This record gives sequence, structure tokens and C-alpha cells, in this order.
Amino acid sequence: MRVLVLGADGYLGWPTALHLSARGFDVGVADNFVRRQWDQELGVDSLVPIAGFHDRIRAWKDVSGKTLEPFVGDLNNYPFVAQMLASFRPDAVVHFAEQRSAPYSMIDRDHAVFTQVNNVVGTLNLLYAMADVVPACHLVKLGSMGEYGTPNIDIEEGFIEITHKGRRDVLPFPKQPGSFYHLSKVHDSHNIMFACRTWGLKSTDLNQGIVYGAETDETALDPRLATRFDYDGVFGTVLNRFCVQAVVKHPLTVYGTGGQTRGMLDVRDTVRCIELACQNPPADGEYRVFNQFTEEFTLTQLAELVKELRPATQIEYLENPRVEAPEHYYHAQHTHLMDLGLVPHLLSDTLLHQVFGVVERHRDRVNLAAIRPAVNWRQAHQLVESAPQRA
Ligand code: NAD
Ligand code: USQ
Repeated sequence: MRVLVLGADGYLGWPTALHLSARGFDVGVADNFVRRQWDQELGVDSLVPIAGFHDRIRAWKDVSGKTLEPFVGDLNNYPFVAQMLASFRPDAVVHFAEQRSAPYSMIDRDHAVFTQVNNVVGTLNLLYAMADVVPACHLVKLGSMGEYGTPNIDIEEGFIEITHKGRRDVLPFPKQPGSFYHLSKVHDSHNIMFACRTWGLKSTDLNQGIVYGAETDETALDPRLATRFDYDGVFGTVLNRFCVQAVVKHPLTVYGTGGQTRGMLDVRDTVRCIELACQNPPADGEYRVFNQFTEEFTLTQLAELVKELRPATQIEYLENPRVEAPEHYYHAQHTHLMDLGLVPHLLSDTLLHQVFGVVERHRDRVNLAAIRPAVNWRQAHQLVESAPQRA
């Protein structure tokens, strides 16, 4: 099977490309390196040093003997997208290539507009190019559990059966996302569902929870194969941040009461879920949704887990820079990937110790000034002058 991984220079795209290649898929890898530019813009960097795209690809060839076919370009450039599909002829496209930080999208108007144009237009270009060039290809699209928000009912996998005034239908589950980034995912979902219905494309929308972890079997084989690991207040995600904070003895930055509950998963499960989705495509014209997470935690539970292993750690409850429900009901279905054979790596002391070990190795690269949250949802309009300027 030929799989094209878009956003293959990123935290999840790179390990996914290696995982699929290791399992015998013919893999193409695409990116425009805009993520590396956002590091420059924000004055931050991946904690773990990462090799350049072409160096990584050469390193994988050295280590595994396998080839990754590179494509360098922007999904917002339609001719690039169409030519890439015509040249690679994928059976599946795995689409990670978006601006994925909620805080980045909330810096100011400029960053909100950029995020939505980058994400929504990129995906729309991809849909048109697929319909034109490879209409039988399966789109595996990374969505987000955050598309649903935190409703006071169970969250279903994409669709809910509703009876209204005596009539019954199965409809998309309501979406109440919490940032302009998460909204871009909702807009993508609608566009993809429409393209499947209208043009007969097939797609799996993976509503993924928050990913943690620093390594997969393949990225650990050689330092040149390492994937990025973000801990800063804009791109760092919560558990990865807590691990870095604990190692450098910074208080754990819990926003608000810590009662917010989220679905989480290990990066090793991300790559396996993508493999399962690719191996089990939907029917022509089908748009399906899988909720891709393995466990639910409150933020306080995560902070306490880290503190248990590093007892000197302080926990600081900061005024929440985001607008989100502090305490809420949360129960989301996530059976589809298990039914396909996912055996989860549940969060364990072993995993946390492994992440601490990675952080210890690179602790001299931690920029303490980048740790505290820098973006306030309520004050976005005031940040226009002080906000980082997009390159
Ligand atoms: P990342 O920022 O590390 O990687 C994204 C990659 O996409 C980057 O290398 C970037 O350069 C590339 N890219 C962005 N816009 C592009 C464009 N227009 N053209 C070409 N390349 C472009 O992000 P990640 O953490 O690997 O996340 C990947 C995907 O998974 C995202 O869509 C994100 O929304 C989703 N996701 C991530 C998490 C998480 O916890 N990291 C959780 C749920 C969903
Ligand atoms: N939080 C803290 N302290 C921190 C950082 C975050 O308390 O230092 C809180 C936030 O307020 C939020 C929760 O932790 O309640 C999660 O924040 P996050 O930054 O770890 O994750 P989020 O913004 O939701 O975004 C990440 C990825 C995004 C993906 C999403 C999946 O960056 O690409 O879509 O996780 S989900 O959360 O399911 O929507």
C-alpha cells in the first residue's frame, strides 16, 4: 500500500512515516517546514534536537534500508498538491499538515486568520486534488476531540441518533470547540463530509485527544530519527509540559481549577491507530469518524501523577488564560479503533520515567522563559501590538 504522510516533519507525522515504512508500506513524506518557522517567530525550539528533513530521510535509509519519497511544498498551493498526488499515486493520504496550536490561533486576528486559512484551504485543496487525481484514495485526516467541546451528555463517535418532534435521524454530533484552531478542525470535518457525499471520496476523520510521549520504537533507533518535543506555552501540550516542568523544577502550570477532563493517548498509539485506519478503509463515498484516545484524565490527576514520581514538584494553579469549563461531565466513546485491534499503551510510571529520561538528556536546552502561558483568550484584542509578528 502506498501512503503519503502530509506534515511528515512534525511531532506526529515523522514517527508515523517511520512506523508505516517499518511495516512495509511505501511511504511518501510532505511538509513545507512552516512549523520550524513558527519556532523562529516565537523564539522557541523543540526540546529534543531534530535533524533536517532530508537528513532524517537519509538516516532512515541508513538505519532501515528503506526509502521515504520527499515532497516539499505548501498545501495552500494547489498545483503542488495536485502534482504530488499525480506523481506518488497514494492509496491513502494521512493529513497531519495543519497549524495545531490552540494558543497560537488565539494570539490575535492575524494568527486566527492564518490558522483557519492554512488549515481549511489546505484541506480543501487536498479534497479537490484527490477528486481530480486519485478519487479512490482514502483520506485519513487528523481531527481533534476538542471539536466536540465538553457537552453535558456522552460524546459519540462522530454521529448521534436524534428523535425530534416524532422523527428520527442520525446526525453529526454537535460541535462546541474552544479555540479558532479547534474551529478550523470543525470546518475541515464539514468540508470532508460534504466531499465524500458529493464526489464519492472516502475518509476517516480521526478525532484525536492530546498526545504525550517522546519516542516510538523507530524514532528511538538513532538520534537523527528523533521527533520534536514541545514544552513552551504556545505549542507544548499539557502532559509533555508537566514532564519538562518537573525535571527543571518549575511548578506545574495547571490552568484554572484543574478539573478539566481530556482524552489522552501515547504517541506509540497514534502511529498504530493510523496504521489501523489505513489497513481498514471505509467504503467509497463513506465519511466515518473515530475518536482516537485511550484514557480520560483531569488536569489535576495528571499533575498528581507527575508529582508522585517527582515528589519535590510543586503544583501551581494559575488563573486560566483560556475560556473553558472548569468542572464538567466528560465521557466520550472510543471503541472503533479498539474494534480494529488497537491495544493501548495506558499511561504508566514506566512511560513517565522514559519521558523524564529524555528531558534529563536535553535539560540544558530548556528555555525557562518560554514555559509560562503567553496567550490569554479574553485579551486577544489587546495583544495586537505585543504579539509575535508572523514571518
Ligand atoms: P506539528 O506542528 O508538530 O506538525 C505539523 C506539521 O505540518 C509541521 O511539520 C508543519 O510544518 C506542517 N504543515 C503545517 N501547515 C502546512 C502546510 N500548509 N503545508 C505543508 N505542511 C504544513 O503538529 P503535530 O503535533 O504533529 O500534529 C499533527 C496533526 O495532529 C495536527 O493536524 C494536529 O491538529 C493533530 N493533533 C495533534 C495532537 C497533539 O497532541 N500533538 C492531538 C490531536 C490532534
Ligand atoms: N493546560 C494546563 N496547563 C498547561 C497547558 C495546558 O492546565 O500548561 C490545560 C488547558 O487549559 C486545557 C488542557 O490542559 O484544558 C489541554 O491543553 P493542551 O495545550 O495540552 O491541548 P489543546 O490545546 O487541547 O491542544 C492539543 C493539541 C491540538 C489537539 C488537541 C486535542 O495541541 O493539536 O487538537 O490537543 S484535544 O485536546 O482533544 O482537542
